[in-house]
Amino acid sequence: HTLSLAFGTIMEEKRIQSVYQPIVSLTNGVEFGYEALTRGPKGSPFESPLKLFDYAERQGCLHMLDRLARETAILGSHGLKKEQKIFINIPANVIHDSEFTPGQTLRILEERGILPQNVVFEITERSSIEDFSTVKRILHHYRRQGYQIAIDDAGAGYSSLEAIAELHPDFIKVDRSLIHGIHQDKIKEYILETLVTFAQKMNIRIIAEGIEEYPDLDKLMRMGVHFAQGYLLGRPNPKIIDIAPELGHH
Ligand code: G
Ligand code: G
Ligand code: NA
Repeated sequence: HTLSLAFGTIMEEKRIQSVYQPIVSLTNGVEFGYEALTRGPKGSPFESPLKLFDYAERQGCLHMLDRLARETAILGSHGLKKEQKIFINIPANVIHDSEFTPGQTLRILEERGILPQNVVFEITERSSIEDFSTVKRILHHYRRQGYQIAIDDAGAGYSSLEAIAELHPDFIKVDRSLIHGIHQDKIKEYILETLVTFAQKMNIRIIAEGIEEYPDLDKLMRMGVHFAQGYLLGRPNPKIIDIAPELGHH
């Protein structure tokens, strides 16, 4: 009951915040873009987005929260440069929800003056996509309008290379479970090597997530990974600011 009150208040008063974590180009060291991540009120049971989104899903109001999160992410994205991209999370199962109205998100983007080429929709799916052909169709619709698509958490769970190939995203985000400790784990290295080769042949760019240590970063650079994200390169921040350390000077 306390939880449901807390959740109700968050939704009614729109008490969520977006933080922005840099995604850094490993070629030139600049901030290529930012992933928008949702935070609930500090000190509330829903401060963590995992708790917030899980609860919303169990209550049957995932798409409502998701819409609010997307609005908040876009409205807070001041300072995005014209060559930078904002990465916005969308769960695959929200996309094929009949209540999901892409038009509304697109309208807010337009109102904020954000162009399609500055937006990457990051498709999250921890289990399997229930209605693959619908998701595929909707993603193609976005791409035709100039928006880009990233597949989140690749290399973990059920995201098969065949499914990725069929969705043909612009980016593959490699899960941090595969990245963390890669400099001293041959199996992780071989799997990532396969993903890098696959991505090259498919003309898809790789983003490695969860970089916390320089040895892992060095390894990724040597393996030809294009982009990286992680606490080492920048924590999620309430404002969009360029904070990445210079690469190659440690
Ligand atoms: O920022 P943090 O590591 O606590 O996020 C935990 C998880 O919550 C991440 O896997 C992320 O994908 C998810 N998440 C964070 N913000 C959003 C959001 O705005 N929308 C959706 N759908 N998921 C989000
Ligand atoms: O799955 P998704 O890409 O949405 O996950 C992003 C989540 O990962 C965010 O909650 C963010 O806070 C978290 N995160 C970002 N960088 C790091 C990192 O270097 N290490 C760990 N452990 N978590 C990270
Ligand atoms: Na994500």
